[in-house]
Amino acid sequence: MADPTTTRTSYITCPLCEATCGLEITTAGRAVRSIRGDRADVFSHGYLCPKAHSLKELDADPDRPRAPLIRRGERFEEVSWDAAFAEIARRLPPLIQEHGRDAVAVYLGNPNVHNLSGLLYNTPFLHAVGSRNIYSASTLDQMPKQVAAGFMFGTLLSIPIPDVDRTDYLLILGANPLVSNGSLLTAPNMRDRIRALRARGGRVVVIDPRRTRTAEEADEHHPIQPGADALLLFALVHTLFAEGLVNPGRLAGHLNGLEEVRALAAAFAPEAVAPACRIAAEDIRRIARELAAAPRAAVYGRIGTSTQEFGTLASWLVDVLNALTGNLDREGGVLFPRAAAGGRNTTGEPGRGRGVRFGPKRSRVRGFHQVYGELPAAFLAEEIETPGAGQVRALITIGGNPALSAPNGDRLNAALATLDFMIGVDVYLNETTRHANVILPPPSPLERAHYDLAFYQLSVRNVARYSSPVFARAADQPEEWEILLRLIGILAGQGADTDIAALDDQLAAQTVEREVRGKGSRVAGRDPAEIMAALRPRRGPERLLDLLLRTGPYGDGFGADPDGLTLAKVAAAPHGIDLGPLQPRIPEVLRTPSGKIELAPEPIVADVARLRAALERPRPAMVLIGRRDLRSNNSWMHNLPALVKGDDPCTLWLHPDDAARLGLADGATARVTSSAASADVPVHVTAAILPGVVSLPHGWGHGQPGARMGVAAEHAGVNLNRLTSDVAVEPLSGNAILNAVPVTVEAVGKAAVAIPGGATEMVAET
Ligand SMILES: Nc1nc2c(c(=O)[nH]1)N[C@H]1C(S)=C(S)[C@@H](COP(=O)(O)OP(=O)(O)OC[C@H]3O[C@@H](n4cnc5c(=O)[nH]c(N)nc54)[C@H](O)[C@@H]3O)O[C@H]1N2
Ligand SMILES: Nc1nc2c(c(=O)[nH]1)N[C@H]1C(S)=C(S)[C@@H](COP(=O)(O)OP(=O)(O)OC[C@H]3O[C@@H](n4cnc5c(=O)[nH]c(N)nc54)[C@H](O)[C@@H]3O)O[C@H]1N2
Ligand code: SF4
Ligand SMILES: [Mo]
Repeated sequence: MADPTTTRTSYITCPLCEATCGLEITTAGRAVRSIRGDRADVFSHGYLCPKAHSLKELDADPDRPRAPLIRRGERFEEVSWDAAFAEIARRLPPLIQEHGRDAVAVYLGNPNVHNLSGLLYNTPFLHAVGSRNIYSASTLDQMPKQVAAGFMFGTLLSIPIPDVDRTDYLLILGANPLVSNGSLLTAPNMRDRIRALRARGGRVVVIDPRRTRTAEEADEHHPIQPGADALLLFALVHTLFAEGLVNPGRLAGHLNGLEEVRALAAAFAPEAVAPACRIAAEDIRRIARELAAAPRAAVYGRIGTSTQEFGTLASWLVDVLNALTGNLDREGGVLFPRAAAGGRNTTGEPGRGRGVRFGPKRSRVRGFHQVYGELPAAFLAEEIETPGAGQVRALITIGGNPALSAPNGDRLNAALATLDFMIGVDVYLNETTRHANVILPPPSPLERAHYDLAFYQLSVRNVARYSSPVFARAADQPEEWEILLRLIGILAGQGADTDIAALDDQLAAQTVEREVRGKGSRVAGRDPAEIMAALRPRRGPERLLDLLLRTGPYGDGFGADPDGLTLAKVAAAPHGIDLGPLQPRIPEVLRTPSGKIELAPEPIVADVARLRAALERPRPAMVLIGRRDLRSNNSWMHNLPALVKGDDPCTLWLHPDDAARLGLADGATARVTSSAASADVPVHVTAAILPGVVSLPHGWGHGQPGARMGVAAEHAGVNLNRLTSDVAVEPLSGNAILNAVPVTVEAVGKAAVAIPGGATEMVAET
């Protein structure tokens, strides 16, 4: 037991969101005394948000299971780890024997990318499962951006990042980084970065159906009709060509497809798209001219441009615009980070690669191609429901809550209840894991080491920071990667008592062997045994991380560059190591087969006809979009009292004109009906949303029978994803369409009223 009188100060990277803030945590024994922003942190310089403090409540949450749980009828019983794995070994292999590997689905949720165990052990775990039914939160989120980036630049994480600290003009579409703290843009404290941008004479323009906190900080906000971003972006491209403003600068020799883009943009003149976007043609022309004229400019799109019908087109057009204005791969424009560890565009031969291909497997029910080895999360319910060979009968969720985060929640919840067997590797007994037969709880975030392998590939500055665990784990609590290894052992037919140390050695040896065989590797041709020996005595994720750092672009190359990085060196710098601002990387960063930036990839070009057809469609009278709240993190932090106190955030934003027409006052209850379901929600009347658009936050809908989240149940809210549909997905990426959902809204007890389209002046929400 930790001595309660011993106080300690630890420095860790916050694992909760993509901003990756450095925190200073003081502890007394096993208790957290304080959590502050680490002022000496090389990257975040003391910044933090209200969620950082909740790490204390999360760590101490009495509802968080500390031992595995096995379902007995409607109740869960605490069992030992050995008993939990024995139960899995008893039930899972026979199910696979009888129905095949495709009968086991896996769903990986968002916290996996914030967790070294998930980042390094999910891949071998998925190989061990060997099923085509792999699902993740990526197809509820950024998959369209990854598809566009893969086609254009050659790897799924070659995503150029706006160089916000040096740009003169920032065009933001469908992102609210002042609340979300940034996504595909690791940049703590975006408020001050935006203020600094404006203070140096720069300009910020926000495109969002809502007047967000980010819009409030901007020079200009244009509310857009949800789903219309690709049209707007195409009209900007059109204007650049029409007015002779295309100037890719030094990129000119590195581009394929420029003339194709010109031809494709012809159909999207500002006047043609203005009614659909609800943005005036002269504003569109002016923004295009300003983008072209700015010495350095960056276009950035996020969730709003991604989780929609034209997500891949919009994501692609963002970087087309950056390229056409000469801002792609330029300081103050958008740049590719050079991560210290694990970057696919820093390994292999520079400048050329295999590019990306999709498939080969397809989903059983709809025949949709796999994207980067996974299938759309929106298909999980139908793959469970539809009988026949390959039907999903078992599910393993790891750090995911699809019951709330995936579309058509009612259908998915019903489907989850029919599974023959389910395992939840999760920190809570929640809306999803209540359906599990066995719940395996990983340690608290304060009991694990951390390194942001994913987000340093998406960061505004190159940095490397490693955190040791703040607290020791309970004696019998395995680390999350150890849980995964035991599952791998069971899936490999070794039973419940796999020697996980041996399995881990085997995995590490395989990784080292792949590395020494890799073309362009820092250790190509070296003796794997020598490398394995140099990694001793590390094991688990630290051994793999050390390997990645040492073979990475700043690494010591196992002796090649004695001044280079090792994990020991990074760990010895509690406030992190600054590796400098982003720098141009084209052509070296490219991994396309041509060695060029593909501005007009064939599958994307083929999808433009669908967008052209949308220009002719009438606009739905009312559409639903999502939003995020500062004191929240998707669905799973609502059991922490500090984050849920105060006003109910789960309200339906409704414009005053719509409210008047529908007879709905602030605080009244509205019934929202979509093709999927009907839900009654409290209304918040505000001029900060476009008329004809309503907004609900996602991640609510707690208080489900069987879940164990007492605080969340008292602040249950409504599940936005009961209203979203799983019928259509975005055709290139398989991403769910979570925004611009056609709905009707009515006052409860009254008939629905059709709303004529009409523009009203937008007033700020204060
Ligand atoms: N309508 C609508 N739906 C959306 C969105 C939207 O904007 N609108 N956003 C989408 C986006 S961007 C995302 S990323 C998804 C998120 O979708 P999910 O990842 O499915 O959902 P989360 O709410 O992040 O749930 C995370 C789960 O991980 C558990 N957990 C937390 N920490 C750990 C850990 O360290 N280890 C393990 N094993 N488990 C842990 C939590 O208890 C919770 O069950 O939701 C998507 N859904
Ligand atoms: N506080 C908090 N922070 C979070 C999360 C959280 O739940 N809470 N979740 C984390 C996760 S997983 C992610 S992926 C990131 C997401 O980070 P962001 O992308 O910044 O997410 P949002 O805050 O949802 O901002 C999306 C904006 O898009 C707007 N929008 C909706 N539809 C459209 C459209 O069709 N076009 C345009 N132009 N805009 C549209 C919405 O009004 C909203 O303001 O945030 C992360 N950080
Ligand atoms: S902004 Fe994100 S990383 Fe920073 S303290 Fe808040 S939750 Fe943690
Ligand atoms: Mo996300």
